[in-house]
Amino acid sequence: MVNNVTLTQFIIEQQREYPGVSGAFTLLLNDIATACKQISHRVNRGNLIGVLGSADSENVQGEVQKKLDIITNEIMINSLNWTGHLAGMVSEEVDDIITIPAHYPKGKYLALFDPLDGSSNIDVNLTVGTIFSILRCREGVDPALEDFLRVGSEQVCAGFVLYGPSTMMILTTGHGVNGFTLDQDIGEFILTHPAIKIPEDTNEFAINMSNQRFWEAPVKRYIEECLQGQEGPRGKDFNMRWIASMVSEVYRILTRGGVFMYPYDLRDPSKPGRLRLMYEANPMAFIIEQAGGACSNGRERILDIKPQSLHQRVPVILGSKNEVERLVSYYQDADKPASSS
Ligand code: AFP
Repeated sequence: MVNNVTLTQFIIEQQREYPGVSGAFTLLLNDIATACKQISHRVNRGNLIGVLGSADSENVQGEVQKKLDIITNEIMINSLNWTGHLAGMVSEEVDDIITIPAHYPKGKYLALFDPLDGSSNIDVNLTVGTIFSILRCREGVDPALEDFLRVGSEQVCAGFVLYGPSTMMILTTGHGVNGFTLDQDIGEFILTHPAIKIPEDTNEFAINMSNQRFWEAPVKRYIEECLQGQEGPRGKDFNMRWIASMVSEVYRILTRGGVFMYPYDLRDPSKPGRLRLMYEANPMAFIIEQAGGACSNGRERILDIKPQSLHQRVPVILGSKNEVERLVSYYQDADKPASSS
């Protein structure tokens, strides 16, 4: 007998374990799923509908925008701003808080998202994705900056959707991590990867090696030891991957383990890392920890970082627990005062 569990059924059954819940959260997730189905359709149609290529504009981070960056941002905002489940939003593509138009009701959640992560890959037909983080908000207020600037451990939900050979949603509400595949024929996300767990050990790392000369000493040490393979202190050979699309790297790690690093580097002191805390590092850290992995900036757990601004950047080291902990211990060694080493 076929028993396909849809995303909606899965969330409703999870919510039933908490008597008295209003159902607003289930509806919010449905809104996000609907937006991501629209994005999936656009990404899949590609140049047949003229959505590839540069938009010849820059976003708030000074990055050149692709046409799809703008289209996906509009899809997210226009799918979420009228339904009454959100009090406000933050997007990678928009400088300020996105408010809910006055003629729509406001809900009790905040959504923070990167509408199209890995968009520099879109023109070469590689996997891209949408990353989202959900926070609870004081009810009935127009959210202020401090309502958004909360530590990652306060997230009520985090997820990402991969637009690859299959469209998949990976989701956590703090009770493990589950993966859903979009069945294009019926337009539903179906539970296909229940209770995802990351192996604690790995021999695969992902880092942009072209930045090597700018890294701090602990990262140089870690990678150098991996590269020495069987003959080095690790006593085993390592494999390397770099897709330049965090959603793909995180999905690979959820599937077979690994460690992903976009560490602090010395290129530009105004950018302490490449990835954004609020809508990239935090949701991914929540997912990775819920799957049994670890996530740090080298010196602090990502989910404990007190945010200073909406588009703040942070160094990110995430993946198989034992590898992340090893690299963190290299930071501790390097930070010890000279007299105690
Ligand atoms: P884009 O969305 O601009 O392509 O950035 C992707 C990303 O934020 C993340 O998904 C990658 O891991 C990282 O940047 C790749 O950065 P490099 O191009 O410096 O390797």
